[in-house]
Amino acid sequence: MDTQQQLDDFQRRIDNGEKIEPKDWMPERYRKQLIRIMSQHAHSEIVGMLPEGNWITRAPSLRRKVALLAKVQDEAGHGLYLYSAAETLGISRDELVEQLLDGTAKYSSIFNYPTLTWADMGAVGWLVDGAAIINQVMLTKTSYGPYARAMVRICKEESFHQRQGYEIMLALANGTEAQKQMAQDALNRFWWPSLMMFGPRDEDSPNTEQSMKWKIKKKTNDELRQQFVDQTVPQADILGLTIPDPDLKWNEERGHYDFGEIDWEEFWNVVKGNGPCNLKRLEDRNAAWDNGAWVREAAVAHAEKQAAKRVSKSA
Ligand code: BYC
Repeated sequence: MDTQQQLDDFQRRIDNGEKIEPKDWMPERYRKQLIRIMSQHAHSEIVGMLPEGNWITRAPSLRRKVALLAKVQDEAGHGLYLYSAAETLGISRDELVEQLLDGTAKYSSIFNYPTLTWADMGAVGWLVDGAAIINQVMLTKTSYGPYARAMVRICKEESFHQRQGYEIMLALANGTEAQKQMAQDALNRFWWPSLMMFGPRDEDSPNTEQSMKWKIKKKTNDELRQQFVDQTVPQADILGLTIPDPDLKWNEERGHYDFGEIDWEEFWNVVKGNGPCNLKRLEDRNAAWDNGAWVREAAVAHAEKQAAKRVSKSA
């Protein structure tokens, strides 16, 4: 049981802006909350490879293929840093992977939407990575040291991802009428799911209040969502594309864009596993795990051989 004295001392450290490190004392709920967020984040990176992996073989040029391949590989790397950072909280990678494969873990709702055209690679980079960066720049200042440090590198790579996506959109938006239409269609399909990435409204977010107190989160879901809208609308204007929201309007008084209501029923449906691609994503991750069994076995056999060699050399 955590004592009141321990809890107070911990809160004082947080209030002073200190980072919490793996061997420091922390409340059990803080540990659990971080494992939850960090593992969902790691799973999102790994599942996030699937909608884009779908287009590697169909990228329209070698340059586009190389950039997309690099982006997808970066996402695998992000997943690995995040699983390692989560392991510092006393949970194993195997447990985390098992929770993903058996469908008990959550990952970002956005990856349960299909990527139907090449323009979707542009929209994902521009909007999905754009939204991810806004959330993750905040997380570079999170109170748990290993998570904050992992985020610094991840954010640098994410900003390359966002730019490669925006550049795809720019090329299409300045292309033929059919290409411009394709870009508009991708924006139409990805706009609302991107706004959903920030999570439920603050008043419906059970985790925000405590996470803000512990400085795990430094901004609320609605604050980050507003920041995303404000940043993205001018970018859509440069592309000459229309954001699919008739209620979108600059509000002089607030100094922010007002925007329409998100379809929360759709959001919760996707979060609960009933989105367009939830089943497919889990099937693909399970197949990748099964098909990779021989690689894991070979790696273990190699490590054992090397260890045996070292023992016989030192004998
Ligand atoms: N999708 O109390 P709330 C990326 C769940 S980008 C699914 O507000 P919290 C990438 C939430 O987990 C994406 N579930 O939660 C980009 C909670 O359920 P549990 C990854 C969602 O944690 C490009 C319940 O709803 N980024 O990786 O305070 C290419 C109530 O929500 C979603 C991160 O993971 C959602 N959109 O705030 C490749 C960043 N939203 O757990 C990859 C780290 C909410 O209580 N995570 N839920 O059963 C966070 O910052 C926060 O977890 C969230 C949610 C803002 C997402």
